[in-house]
Amino acid sequence: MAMNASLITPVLLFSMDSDQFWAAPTTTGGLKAYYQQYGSQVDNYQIELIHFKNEDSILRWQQSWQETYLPAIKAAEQAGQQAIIGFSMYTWNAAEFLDLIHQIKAQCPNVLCIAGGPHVQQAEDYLSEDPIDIIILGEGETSFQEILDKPQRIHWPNINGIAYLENGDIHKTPERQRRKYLDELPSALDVIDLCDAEGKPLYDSISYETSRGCPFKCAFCEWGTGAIGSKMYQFSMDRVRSDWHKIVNAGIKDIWLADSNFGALKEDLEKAQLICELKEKTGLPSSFATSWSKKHSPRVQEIVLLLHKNGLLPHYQLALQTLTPLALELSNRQNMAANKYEPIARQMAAEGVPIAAELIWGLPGDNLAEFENNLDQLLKTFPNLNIFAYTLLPGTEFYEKRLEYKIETIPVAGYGKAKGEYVVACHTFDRDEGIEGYFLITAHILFAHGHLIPLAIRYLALQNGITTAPLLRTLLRAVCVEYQDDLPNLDLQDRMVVYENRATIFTCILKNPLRLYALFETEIIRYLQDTNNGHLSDATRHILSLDYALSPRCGEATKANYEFNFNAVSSKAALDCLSLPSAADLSPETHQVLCVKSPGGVGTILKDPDGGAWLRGEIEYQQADIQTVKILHPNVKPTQAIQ
Ligand code: B12
Ligand code: SF4
Repeated sequence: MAMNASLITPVLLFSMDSDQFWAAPTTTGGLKAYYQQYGSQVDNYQIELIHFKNEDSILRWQQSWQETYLPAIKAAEQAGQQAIIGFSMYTWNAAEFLDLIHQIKAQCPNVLCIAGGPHVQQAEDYLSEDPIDIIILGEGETSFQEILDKPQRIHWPNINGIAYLENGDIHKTPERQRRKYLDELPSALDVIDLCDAEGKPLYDSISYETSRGCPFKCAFCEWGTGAIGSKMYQFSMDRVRSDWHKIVNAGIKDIWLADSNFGALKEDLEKAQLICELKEKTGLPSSFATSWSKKHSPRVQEIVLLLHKNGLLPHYQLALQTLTPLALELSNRQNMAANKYEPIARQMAAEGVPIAAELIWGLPGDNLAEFENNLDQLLKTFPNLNIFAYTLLPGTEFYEKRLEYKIETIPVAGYGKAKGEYVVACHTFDRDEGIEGYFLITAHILFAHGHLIPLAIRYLALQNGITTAPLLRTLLRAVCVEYQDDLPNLDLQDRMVVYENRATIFTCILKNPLRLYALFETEIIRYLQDTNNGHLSDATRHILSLDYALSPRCGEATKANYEFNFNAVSSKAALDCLSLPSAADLSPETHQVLCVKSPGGVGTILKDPDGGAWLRGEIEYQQADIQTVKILHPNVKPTQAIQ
């Protein structure tokens, strides 16, 4: 930071990702670009983007703060200027940023501290307790520009969409109207360097808005009600095209759309075609993720298939969230009818599209019994389920109605005052039930979503009369007992601790797959016998042996042969398409040897069960009858590829 303190006022804009997601600072970049285009005192400010990768990088930055930034801010103050610090606050960085704000304000009480972003929309939670001077409510570009143009307190009442303290009381200025013509906003890429001096990409990913807003008002989400607002407006194709060229030319691998309902707008097909063209020409991006339109219309399906065929789709999520009628009603949601999404799910699974349904445990209106039924139903319908624990977010309808719905929470470990709260009880389920639900979703996340025994679980879910929830819990209990010495901090009595330690459990149990799968086999067979389903034992052992062969592994990439006394290839193909293998597939008359290529990497590349699918083994060839079976993706039907 080199500046002539007598002329230029420092403006520091802070943002932070988390370890897993290292993305370019597009939000603060957008604010800077906007000021540079529309501000009236551009030459008087030096706006610097300070983007942290994680908590540790804040600690490392402290030295630059002491050596460079603090002296520059003090010098500016001596020259009669007020330095400005701005923080972009989300649930994943609020705790760290509140600490940093306290620290900076303790050393420089006169800096003007502004906070914006979805996590501070409940301004009253912060203004009285934390040394934040102004909170931005809603879209931030114009408010930020107006503050920089006239930073003195006397002007604040004339700036729409902000909150501040006035004689100890919170004052909110009139709401800021949403911007309709998004192309008026300059691109953040005008001010962000995407590459280092040698031309290498500085970031793995980028979060990119082609549209802004969400027309729905789900009670657990603040997208439609919070910072971004309810109407959908979009950027022009020219703008998107120009930015996406820059992004791929910089070598950024992954693009996440910040759109709420991709596929809902007719231009979205053109955007998907553009991304496929770019991939064909440049090899990038590697993946393209978004939140899909809730309607899953023919257009959405066309886009999904197009992206999938071009190898761009890490997953296609149907955000169902719950199937429980009361929870849907209280959440203001209306899912597609099951008879509409089931055929889509089957067709997509058959085409090898990594389709998944998203579920939330803990929504007001739900209860454990119905959640367990929903789980069984969805395990039969979708090859993947992504289950989240419900964390209460400030600025949402449920947050406001927490007393009415008797919502009880416990703080998310590590988030402290930042109000990360797990919902553990409400008017429709008590605390014991709530916490038992956490235990169940931990088991699902580890064993099914983590791809340890996805096929065995699906095989059992597809049988009539088997409920998977008690089995999943039994397996998790058994794992906690078996690995007590390896995981001494794991207290089976404290199920929230088990939930929070799911990543450690995952990497620990995979260190010795033989031990783990022996335990699975014992427990599953016992469960089948106890529930009068002993007749399924032999077939379940077969499927379990397939899961073992394909499971994610620690260490280097390996290739190994596995022998099966059943038709493993056809059985897997059937289960991949959500059907039961036939009796002939499962009969011990077939002998197959499959070579499985395992990418390894658990504990190094991948440290938690979320993403187990990526490290799953792939079948390479079938030795027994010299036919070569090339399975390009675990979900591709082998018959399509037998050479
Ligand atoms: C891209 C995205 C992600 C990406 C990556 C985010 C990242 N870089 O780490 C991925 C997919 C990884 C992700 C994951 C998660 N996400 Co997310 N994500 C988004 C999404 C879709 C876009 C964010 C964005 O770029 N928006 C565009 C910018 C321009 O909008 P904005 O952030 O609101 O900023 C505007 C104003 O708020 C304001 N403003 C913001 N900051 C500042 C600062 C200053 C100084 C000023 C003046 C103004 C200002 O001005 C901006 C321009 O108008 C949002 C939804 C949305 N559309 O906003 C959810 C959202 C941010 N995610 C959310 C959540 C909950 C999560 C998860 C926790 C979900 C989960 N259960 O796992 C995870 C955790 C991620 C983590 N890092 O650990 C919530 C956050 C709520 C909250 N209170 O913080 C959101 C809002 C969605 C929601 N459901 O409500 N997410
Ligand atoms: S959950 Fe999805 S559909 Fe509902 S308000 Fe949030 S972004 Fe919109």
